[in-house]
Amino acid sequence: MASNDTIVALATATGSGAIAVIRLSGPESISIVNRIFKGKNLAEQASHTVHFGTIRNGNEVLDEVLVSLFIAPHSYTREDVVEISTHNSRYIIERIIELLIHNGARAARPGEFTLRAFLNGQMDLSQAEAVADLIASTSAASHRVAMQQMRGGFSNVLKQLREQLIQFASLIELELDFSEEDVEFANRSQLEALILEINGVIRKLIASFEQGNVLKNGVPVVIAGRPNVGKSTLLNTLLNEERAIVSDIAGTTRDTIEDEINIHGVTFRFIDTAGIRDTLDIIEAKGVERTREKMRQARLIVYLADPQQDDLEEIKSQIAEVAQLDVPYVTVVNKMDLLKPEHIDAFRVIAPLFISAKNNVGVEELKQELLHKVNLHNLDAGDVLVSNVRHVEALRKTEDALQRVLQGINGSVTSDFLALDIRQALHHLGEITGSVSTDDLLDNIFSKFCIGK
Ligand SMILES: Nc1nc2c(ncn2[C@@H]2O[C@H](COP(=O)(O)OP(=O)(O)OP(=O)(O)O)[C@@H](O)[C@H]2O)c(=O)[nH]1
Ligand SMILES: [Mg+2]
Repeated sequence: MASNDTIVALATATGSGAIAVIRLSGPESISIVNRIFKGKNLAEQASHTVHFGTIRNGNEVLDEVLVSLFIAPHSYTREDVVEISTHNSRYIIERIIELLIHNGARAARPGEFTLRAFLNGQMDLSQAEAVADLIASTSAASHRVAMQQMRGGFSNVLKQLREQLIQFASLIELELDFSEEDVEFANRSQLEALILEINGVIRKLIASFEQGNVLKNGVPVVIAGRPNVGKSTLLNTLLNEERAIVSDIAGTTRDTIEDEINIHGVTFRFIDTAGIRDTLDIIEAKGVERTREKMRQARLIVYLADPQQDDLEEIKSQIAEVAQLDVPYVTVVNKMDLLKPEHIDAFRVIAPLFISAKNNVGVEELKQELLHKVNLHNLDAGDVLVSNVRHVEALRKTEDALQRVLQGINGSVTSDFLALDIRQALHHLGEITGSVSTDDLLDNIFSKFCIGK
């Protein structure tokens, strides 16, 4: 599906830096640049070559540049692509882009280069989406998930299974033509075996979403506990920054405070909360309500206890309440600097970890424990993870449709109903890789990209 116009945009970020890259893609890329480039005749040069020269507006020299050529189909978009490396001056960039537009290029829309790469078959939709994730990745973990998806990830597996399912769909549809004669072209037990196989793969992918999502967006960890136990102190120590106000007045924190840190390649989002207690103060009560809500949504709760305030039995009953939320949690005893050794033993039954948030003691061990709890050590380099909400939704719909096919086979429903459900499953599978796509869907995905991507 070749585009007939040539698009241009700045491919590098605006801001300071030595060099900027302006990119063009489309049939006229080379001839448009040729009109304003003084140096070799670009139309006569081979693909994947770089040429020094000047960009001129009439007699005015705008910049000395390097021009890289990528001739179709050997480029990111599979169209002719030219990249002009200029000095990074806003003035120069704007003038050159203006000149290129004046000579026949069109300003690219957000994500339009990657959209073309998708439309021209360079990558499937889930890979194109991974490009955006890759650019946005901020940690080793999110980088790994995006990279793996961009390089094919699960879309290869899905494509294969989809092919097989398509064959069955056609066989069953063939039966419809012979409905009088009661023939079965599609072997029902083979179909059932295939669907069970596909469902197995899909379930694994759906199950991987929780982890993939967490790796991409960070692990939300709520720091909770009674007032004054040192939650805000812990947040500050973790972030190595005076992020939250700390005081010895109970009820200091009233709203949630969030910030991210990277622990051994994984992004954690820590959420400091208002201390839990019954209070008549309306604002504080709202804060406590918010704390409970954040705890329910958390991936992990760090429940902080302070033996200076509460005795063992009280802390036990607090923990019992936390356990009811059904969210993984770690109990941590804070202010260990104030604890006598004999007390430490008494509290060991309820808490694996003792820290002093104020003195930064035991916090490294806490980080290790958090890493352990999110279970990343079970991840192999080759594991395929789904990290995109759109994908997981399509997978769930596929699973539902396949479930209906299975019921249909076992309930001996007629071929037309089977065919309908198989087509449904195929549709949703195809949505992931883009074998099935609508303009709305593409708009939605690519408009979230930046211009130049
Ligand atoms: N000795 C000692 N004091 C600590 C430690 N951690 C925190 N504190 C003190 O405990 C008091 C309360 O700390 P905060 O961090 O404000 O406690 P909080 O849990 O956020 O309290 P609220 O926001 O009111 O719920 C402050 O005076 C801190 O200096 C610690 O490890 N050792
Ligand atoms: Mg606080």
